[in-house]
Amino acid sequence: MHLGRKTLSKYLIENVSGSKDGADLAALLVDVAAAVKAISALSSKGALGGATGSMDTTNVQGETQKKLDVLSNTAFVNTFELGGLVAGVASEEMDDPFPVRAPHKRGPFLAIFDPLDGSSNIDGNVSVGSIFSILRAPDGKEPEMQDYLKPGTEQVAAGYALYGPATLLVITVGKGTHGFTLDREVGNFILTHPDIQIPADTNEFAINTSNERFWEPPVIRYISECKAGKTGVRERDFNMRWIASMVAEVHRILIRGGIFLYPKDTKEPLKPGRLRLLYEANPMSMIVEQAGGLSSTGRERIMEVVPTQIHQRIAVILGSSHEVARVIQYHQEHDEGKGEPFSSPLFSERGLFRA
Ligand code: AFP
Repeated sequence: MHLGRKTLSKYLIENVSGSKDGADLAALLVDVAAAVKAISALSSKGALGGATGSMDTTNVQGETQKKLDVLSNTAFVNTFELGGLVAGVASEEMDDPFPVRAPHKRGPFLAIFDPLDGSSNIDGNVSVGSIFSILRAPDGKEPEMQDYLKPGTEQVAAGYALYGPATLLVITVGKGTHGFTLDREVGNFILTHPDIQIPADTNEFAINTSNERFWEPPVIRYISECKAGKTGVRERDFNMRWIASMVAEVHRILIRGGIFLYPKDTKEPLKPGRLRLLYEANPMSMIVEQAGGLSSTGRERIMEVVPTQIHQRIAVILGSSHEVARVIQYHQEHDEGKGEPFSSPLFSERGLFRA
Protein backbone atom coordinates (compact mmCIF):
# COMPACT_ATOMS: atom_id res chain seq x y z
CA MET A 1 0.00 0.00 0.00
CA HIS A 2 1.41 3.44 -0.90
CA LEU A 3 0.59 5.64 2.05
CA GLY A 4 1.41 9.30 1.55
CA ARG A 5 1.71 8.98 -2.22
CA LYS A 6 -0.55 11.25 -4.30
CA THR A 7 -3.69 9.55 -5.62
CA LEU A 8 -5.24 10.31 -9.02
CA SER A 9 -8.12 12.07 -7.32
CA LYS A 10 -5.76 14.31 -5.31
CA TYR A 11 -3.76 15.11 -8.46
CA LEU A 12 -6.95 16.04 -10.33
CA ILE A 13 -8.22 18.23 -7.48
CA GLU A 14 -4.89 20.07 -7.34
CA ASN A 15 -4.27 20.39 -11.10
CA VAL A 16 -7.50 20.09 -13.06
CA SER A 17 -10.64 20.96 -11.15
CA GLY A 18 -9.76 24.64 -10.81
CA SER A 19 -9.64 25.40 -14.55
CA LYS A 20 -12.54 26.11 -16.99
CA ASP A 21 -14.95 23.12 -16.84
CA GLY A 22 -12.11 21.57 -14.83
CA ALA A 23 -14.34 20.04 -12.17
CA ASP A 24 -16.30 18.15 -14.83
CA LEU A 25 -13.11 17.09 -16.62
CA ALA A 26 -11.59 15.86 -13.36
CA ALA A 27 -14.75 13.87 -12.66
CA LEU A 28 -14.67 12.42 -16.19
CA LEU A 29 -11.07 11.23 -15.73
CA VAL A 30 -12.13 9.54 -12.49
CA ASP A 31 -14.81 7.76 -14.54
CA VAL A 32 -12.16 6.69 -17.07
CA ALA A 33 -10.09 5.29 -14.19
CA ALA A 34 -13.11 3.31 -12.97
CA ALA A 35 -13.59 1.72 -16.41
CA VAL A 36 -9.86 0.95 -16.55
CA LYS A 37 -10.00 -0.79 -13.17
CA ALA A 38 -12.88 -2.97 -14.40
CA ILE A 39 -10.98 -3.91 -17.58
CA SER A 40 -7.79 -4.53 -15.58
CA ALA A 41 -9.67 -6.93 -13.31
CA LEU A 42 -11.01 -8.80 -16.34
CA SER A 43 -7.76 -8.96 -18.30
CA SER A 44 -5.70 -10.05 -15.28
CA LYS A 45 -7.88 -13.17 -14.90
CA GLY A 46 -6.82 -14.36 -18.36
CA ALA A 47 -8.55 -17.55 -19.41
CA LEU A 48 -9.98 -17.90 -15.90
CA GLY A 49 -12.12 -14.82 -16.44
CA GLY A 50 -13.77 -16.12 -19.58
CA ALA A 51 -12.58 -13.01 -21.42
CA THR A 52 -10.02 -14.57 -23.76
CA GLY A 53 -10.71 -15.94 -27.20
CA SER A 54 -12.79 -14.45 -30.01
CA MET A 55 -16.39 -13.65 -30.67
CA ASP A 56 -17.99 -14.77 -33.92
CA THR A 57 -18.40 -11.10 -34.84
CA THR A 58 -16.30 -8.57 -36.75
CA ASN A 59 -16.05 -4.83 -36.13
CA VAL A 60 -16.26 -1.99 -38.62
CA GLN A 61 -12.54 -2.48 -39.27
CA GLY A 62 -13.33 -5.97 -40.56
CA GLU A 63 -11.39 -7.44 -37.62
CA THR A 64 -12.63 -10.44 -35.64
CA GLN A 65 -13.62 -9.12 -32.23
CA LYS A 66 -12.01 -10.61 -29.15
CA LYS A 67 -14.27 -11.16 -26.14
CA LEU A 68 -12.21 -8.63 -24.19
CA ASP A 69 -12.66 -6.07 -27.02
CA VAL A 70 -16.43 -6.23 -26.55
CA LEU A 71 -16.35 -6.37 -22.74
CA SER A 72 -13.94 -3.41 -22.62
CA ASN A 73 -16.11 -1.43 -25.00
CA THR A 74 -19.14 -2.12 -22.82
CA ALA A 75 -17.22 -1.00 -19.72
CA PHE A 76 -16.38 2.36 -21.30
CA VAL A 77 -19.80 2.94 -22.88
CA ASN A 78 -21.67 2.13 -19.65
CA THR A 79 -19.32 4.31 -17.59
CA PHE A 80 -19.71 7.28 -19.92
CA GLU A 81 -23.47 6.84 -20.42
CA LEU A 82 -24.15 6.72 -16.68
CA GLY A 83 -21.56 9.34 -15.67
CA GLY A 84 -23.52 12.39 -16.89
CA LEU A 85 -20.34 14.05 -18.19
CA VAL A 86 -20.42 12.96 -21.84
CA ALA A 87 -22.82 13.88 -24.67
CA GLY A 88 -21.63 11.14 -26.99
CA VAL A 89 -18.99 8.49 -27.56
CA ALA A 90 -17.15 6.99 -30.53
CA SER A 91 -15.25 3.74 -30.40
CA GLU A 92 -13.09 1.53 -32.59
CA GLU A 93 -15.60 -1.22 -31.83
CA MET A 94 -18.70 0.71 -32.96
CA ASP A 95 -19.57 1.62 -36.55
CA ASP A 96 -20.98 5.06 -35.67
CA PRO A 97 -20.83 7.52 -32.76
CA PHE A 98 -23.32 6.84 -29.94
CA PRO A 99 -25.17 9.85 -28.44
CA VAL A 100 -26.10 9.89 -24.75
CA ARG A 101 -29.87 10.27 -24.58
CA ALA A 102 -32.57 10.59 -21.90
CA PRO A 103 -33.01 9.31 -19.28
CA HIS A 104 -29.21 9.66 -19.09
CA LYS A 105 -27.77 13.16 -18.50
CA ARG A 106 -25.82 14.72 -21.36
CA GLY A 107 -22.48 16.21 -20.32
CA PRO A 108 -20.01 18.76 -21.80
CA PHE A 109 -17.56 16.29 -23.39
CA LEU A 110 -17.20 13.73 -26.17
CA ALA A 111 -15.24 10.54 -25.46
CA ILE A 112 -13.47 8.76 -28.32
CA PHE A 113 -11.63 5.55 -27.53
CA ASP A 114 -10.02 2.30 -28.52
CA PRO A 115 -11.30 0.17 -25.65
CA LEU A 116 -8.70 -2.53 -26.11
CA ASP A 117 -5.67 -1.86 -28.29
CA GLY A 118 -3.32 -4.68 -29.17
CA SER A 119 -6.07 -7.26 -28.80
CA SER A 120 -4.30 -9.69 -31.12
CA ASN A 121 -1.98 -10.12 -28.12
CA ILE A 122 -4.63 -11.10 -25.56
CA ASP A 123 -4.49 -14.87 -26.02
CA GLY A 124 -0.68 -14.67 -25.94
CA ASN A 125 -0.84 -12.89 -22.57
CA VAL A 126 1.12 -9.91 -23.90
CA SER A 127 0.40 -6.41 -22.54
CA VAL A 128 -2.60 -4.64 -24.09
CA GLY A 129 -4.11 -1.24 -23.43
CA SER A 130 -6.97 1.21 -23.76
CA ILE A 131 -6.60 4.61 -25.42
CA PHE A 132 -8.93 7.61 -24.93
CA SER A 133 -9.37 11.10 -26.31
CA ILE A 134 -11.65 13.80 -24.85
CA LEU A 135 -13.17 16.67 -26.87
CA ARG A 136 -15.64 19.37 -25.88
CA ALA A 137 -19.22 18.59 -26.90
CA PRO A 138 -21.41 21.15 -28.75
CA ASP A 139 -23.44 23.30 -26.34
CA GLY A 140 -27.06 22.32 -25.72
CA LYS A 141 -27.56 19.89 -28.58
CA GLU A 142 -27.00 16.28 -29.47
CA PRO A 143 -23.55 15.85 -31.04
CA GLU A 144 -23.38 15.19 -34.76
CA MET A 145 -20.64 13.51 -36.80
CA GLN A 146 -18.69 16.72 -37.47
CA ASP A 147 -18.43 17.35 -33.70
CA TYR A 148 -16.16 14.29 -33.46
CA LEU A 149 -14.10 15.17 -36.55
CA LYS A 150 -11.83 17.67 -34.79
CA PRO A 151 -8.05 17.96 -35.11
CA GLY A 152 -6.03 16.60 -32.19
CA THR A 153 -5.16 20.14 -31.10
CA GLU A 154 -8.77 20.44 -29.85
CA GLN A 155 -8.41 17.54 -27.38
CA VAL A 156 -8.93 18.71 -23.78
CA ALA A 157 -7.51 15.46 -22.38
CA ALA A 158 -6.05 12.19 -23.61
CA GLY A 159 -4.37 9.12 -22.26
CA TYR A 160 -4.00 5.39 -22.10
CA ALA A 161 -4.19 2.47 -19.74
CA LEU A 162 -1.55 -0.26 -19.98
CA TYR A 163 -2.60 -3.69 -18.69
CA GLY A 164 0.82 -5.18 -18.03
CA PRO A 165 2.45 -6.70 -14.95
CA ALA A 166 1.14 -3.52 -13.36
CA THR A 167 -1.86 -1.54 -14.57
CA LEU A 168 -0.89 2.00 -15.44
CA LEU A 169 -2.96 5.04 -16.35
CA VAL A 170 -1.07 7.79 -18.21
CA ILE A 171 -2.94 11.05 -18.82
CA THR A 172 -2.56 14.61 -20.00
CA VAL A 173 -4.87 17.62 -19.79
CA GLY A 174 -2.33 19.78 -21.58
CA LYS A 175 -0.19 20.35 -18.49
CA GLY A 176 2.42 17.67 -19.03
CA THR A 177 2.09 13.89 -19.11
CA HIS A 178 1.70 12.02 -15.84
CA GLY A 179 1.62 8.32 -14.97
CA PHE A 180 -0.33 6.55 -12.24
CA THR A 181 0.03 2.94 -11.07
CA LEU A 182 -2.94 0.94 -9.79
CA ASP A 183 -2.53 -0.13 -6.16
CA ARG A 184 -4.77 -3.18 -6.34
CA GLU A 185 -4.85 -3.60 -2.56
CA VAL A 186 -6.88 -0.43 -2.09
CA GLY A 187 -8.05 0.22 -5.68
CA ASN A 188 -6.31 3.61 -5.97
CA PHE A 189 -4.23 4.95 -8.84
CA ILE A 190 -1.03 6.40 -7.31
CA LEU A 191 1.09 9.10 -9.01
CA THR A 192 4.30 7.21 -9.79
CA HIS A 193 5.52 8.97 -12.94
CA PRO A 194 5.03 12.77 -12.57
CA ASP A 195 5.84 14.98 -15.55
CA ILE A 196 7.27 12.31 -17.86
CA GLN A 197 9.94 13.58 -20.29
CA ILE A 198 10.90 11.57 -23.40
CA PRO A 199 14.70 11.65 -24.02
CA ALA A 200 15.36 13.63 -27.22
CA ASP A 201 17.84 11.01 -28.46
CA THR A 202 17.50 7.25 -28.68
CA ASN A 203 19.09 4.11 -30.07
CA GLU A 204 15.82 2.18 -30.22
CA PHE A 205 13.31 2.00 -33.05
CA ALA A 206 9.98 0.15 -33.26
CA ILE A 207 8.56 -0.83 -36.63
CA ASN A 208 7.01 -3.93 -38.23
CA THR A 209 9.87 -4.71 -40.63
CA SER A 210 7.80 -7.36 -42.45
CA ASN A 211 6.27 -4.39 -44.30
CA GLU A 212 9.63 -3.04 -45.53
CA ARG A 213 8.93 -3.67 -49.22
CA PHE A 214 5.82 -1.47 -48.95
CA TRP A 215 7.50 1.55 -47.29
CA GLU A 216 8.28 4.88 -48.90
CA PRO A 217 11.97 5.66 -49.63
CA PRO A 218 12.50 8.07 -46.66
CA VAL A 219 11.42 5.35 -44.23
CA ILE A 220 13.57 2.74 -45.99
CA ARG A 221 16.47 5.21 -45.77
CA TYR A 222 15.98 5.86 -42.05
CA ILE A 223 15.55 2.21 -41.03
CA SER A 224 18.45 1.09 -43.26
CA GLU A 225 20.69 3.61 -41.49
CA CYS A 226 19.54 2.33 -38.08
CA LYS A 227 20.26 -1.27 -39.14
CA ALA A 228 23.68 -0.27 -40.52
CA GLY A 229 24.57 0.94 -37.03
CA LYS A 230 28.28 1.71 -36.44
CA THR A 231 29.11 0.73 -40.03
CA GLY A 232 26.83 3.39 -41.49
CA VAL A 233 26.21 7.14 -41.41
CA ARG A 234 24.70 7.03 -37.90
CA GLU A 235 27.98 5.69 -36.51
CA ARG A 236 26.22 3.95 -33.62
CA ASP A 237 24.30 0.74 -33.18
CA PHE A 238 20.53 0.69 -32.78
CA ASN A 239 18.16 -1.80 -31.15
CA MET A 240 14.73 -2.83 -32.45
CA ARG A 241 11.51 -3.61 -30.62
CA TRP A 242 8.04 -4.54 -31.94
CA ILE A 243 5.35 -5.63 -29.47
CA ALA A 244 2.39 -5.06 -31.85
CA SER A 245 0.66 -3.25 -29.02
CA MET A 246 0.91 0.50 -29.56
CA VAL A 247 0.20 1.31 -25.91
CA ALA A 248 3.13 -0.82 -24.74
CA GLU A 249 5.45 0.70 -27.39
CA VAL A 250 4.47 4.27 -26.51
CA HIS A 251 4.86 3.64 -22.79
CA ARG A 252 8.36 2.22 -23.31
CA ILE A 253 9.22 5.32 -25.34
CA LEU A 254 7.91 7.63 -22.60
CA ILE A 255 10.05 5.78 -20.05
CA ARG A 256 13.37 5.37 -21.93
CA GLY A 257 13.02 7.10 -25.30
CA GLY A 258 12.62 5.56 -28.74
CA ILE A 259 10.90 6.08 -32.05
CA PHE A 260 7.72 4.25 -33.13
CA LEU A 261 6.85 4.08 -36.80
CA TYR A 262 3.76 2.72 -38.48
CA PRO A 263 4.36 4.60 -41.73
CA LYS A 264 2.26 5.04 -44.81
CA ASP A 265 2.73 1.95 -46.97
CA THR A 266 1.40 0.48 -50.20
CA LYS A 267 0.44 -2.87 -48.65
CA GLU A 268 -3.27 -2.00 -48.75
CA PRO A 269 -3.68 1.07 -51.00
CA LEU A 270 -7.06 1.86 -49.44
CA LYS A 271 -5.37 2.04 -46.03
CA PRO A 272 -2.55 4.64 -46.35
CA GLY A 273 -1.77 4.04 -42.67
CA ARG A 274 -2.70 1.27 -40.26
CA LEU A 275 -3.43 3.21 -37.09
CA ARG A 276 -6.62 5.16 -36.53
CA LEU A 277 -6.38 8.94 -36.27
CA LEU A 278 -9.13 9.76 -33.76
CA TYR A 279 -8.57 7.12 -31.07
CA GLU A 280 -4.97 5.98 -31.50
CA ALA A 281 -2.84 8.62 -33.23
CA ASN A 282 -4.37 11.81 -31.78
CA PRO A 283 -4.45 10.81 -28.09
CA MET A 284 -0.99 9.25 -28.27
CA SER A 285 0.28 12.38 -30.06
CA MET A 286 -0.99 14.63 -27.26
CA ILE A 287 0.60 12.35 -24.64
CA VAL A 288 3.92 12.30 -26.54
CA GLU A 289 4.04 16.05 -27.30
CA GLN A 290 3.22 16.89 -23.68
CA ALA A 291 6.19 14.71 -22.72
CA GLY A 292 8.54 16.64 -25.03
CA GLY A 293 8.37 14.28 -28.02
CA LEU A 294 7.16 14.75 -31.60
CA SER A 295 4.37 13.01 -33.53
CA SER A 296 4.15 13.30 -37.30
CA THR A 297 2.88 11.56 -40.42
CA GLY A 298 6.35 12.29 -41.80
CA ARG A 299 4.93 15.25 -43.66
CA GLU A 300 2.70 16.99 -41.12
CA ARG A 301 2.03 17.21 -37.39
CA ILE A 302 -0.59 14.54 -36.65
CA MET A 303 -2.54 16.77 -34.26
CA GLU A 304 -3.13 19.32 -37.03
CA VAL A 305 -4.74 16.84 -39.44
CA VAL A 306 -8.46 17.59 -39.85
CA PRO A 307 -10.31 14.26 -39.79
CA THR A 308 -12.86 13.41 -42.47
CA GLN A 309 -14.05 10.04 -41.15
CA ILE A 310 -14.44 8.55 -37.66
CA HIS A 311 -12.32 5.47 -38.41
CA GLN A 312 -9.82 7.01 -40.80
CA ARG A 313 -6.27 5.73 -40.68
CA ILE A 314 -3.03 7.67 -40.73
CA ALA A 315 0.74 7.17 -40.81
CA VAL A 316 2.31 7.53 -37.36
CA ILE A 317 5.94 8.41 -36.56
CA LEU A 318 6.34 9.46 -32.93
CA GLY A 319 8.78 9.55 -30.02
CA SER A 320 12.21 11.05 -29.31
CA SER A 321 12.23 14.49 -30.90
CA HIS A 322 15.65 14.34 -32.58
CA GLU A 323 14.87 11.03 -34.33
CA VAL A 324 11.36 12.02 -35.42
CA ALA A 325 12.81 15.31 -36.75
CA ARG A 326 15.33 13.30 -38.79
CA VAL A 327 12.58 11.15 -40.36
CA ILE A 328 10.59 14.32 -41.18
CA GLN A 329 13.73 15.78 -42.82
CA TYR A 330 14.14 12.59 -44.91
CA HIS A 331 10.53 12.92 -46.11
CA GLN A 332 11.16 16.57 -47.04
CA GLU A 333 14.38 15.69 -48.90
CA HIS A 334 12.59 12.86 -50.73
CA ASP A 335 9.65 15.06 -51.70
CA GLU A 336 12.07 17.73 -52.96
CA GLY A 337 14.02 15.11 -54.93
CA LYS A 338 17.06 15.40 -52.67
CA GLY A 339 18.79 12.96 -50.33
CA GLU A 340 19.99 9.50 -51.17
CA PRO A 341 17.16 7.07 -51.86
CA PHE A 342 19.09 4.58 -49.75
CA SER A 343 22.24 4.84 -47.69
CA SER A 344 22.69 1.26 -46.59
CA PRO A 345 26.22 -0.21 -46.75
CA LEU A 346 25.02 -2.67 -49.39
CA PHE A 347 24.48 0.12 -51.88
CA SER A 348 27.50 2.18 -50.79
CA GLU A 349 29.84 -0.88 -51.11
CA ARG A 350 28.53 -1.75 -54.54
CA GLY A 351 28.52 1.90 -55.46
CA LEU A 352 25.26 1.48 -57.31
CA PHE A 353 23.76 4.68 -55.97
CA ARG A 354 26.89 6.69 -55.17
CA ALA A 355 26.75 9.88 -57.25
P1 AFP B 1 -4.86 -4.97 -32.80
O1 AFP B 1 -5.64 -4.19 -31.77
O2 AFP B 1 -5.69 -5.46 -33.94
O3 AFP B 1 -3.98 -6.02 -32.20
O4 AFP B 1 -3.87 -3.91 -33.51
C1 AFP B 1 -2.94 -3.27 -32.68
C2 AFP B 1 -2.41 -2.08 -33.45
O5 AFP B 1 -3.48 -1.24 -33.82
C3 AFP B 1 -1.38 -1.31 -32.64
O6 AFP B 1 -1.59 -1.40 -31.26
C4 AFP B 1 -0.07 -1.98 -33.04
O7 AFP B 1 1.02 -1.10 -32.95
C5 AFP B 1 -0.33 -2.37 -34.48
O8 AFP B 1 -1.75 -2.53 -34.62
C6 AFP B 1 0.32 -3.68 -34.82
O9 AFP B 1 0.15 -3.86 -36.22
P2 AFP B 1 0.77 -5.18 -36.91
O10 AFP B 1 -0.04 -6.34 -36.40
O11 AFP B 1 0.60 -4.92 -38.40
O12 AFP B 1 2.21 -5.26 -36.50
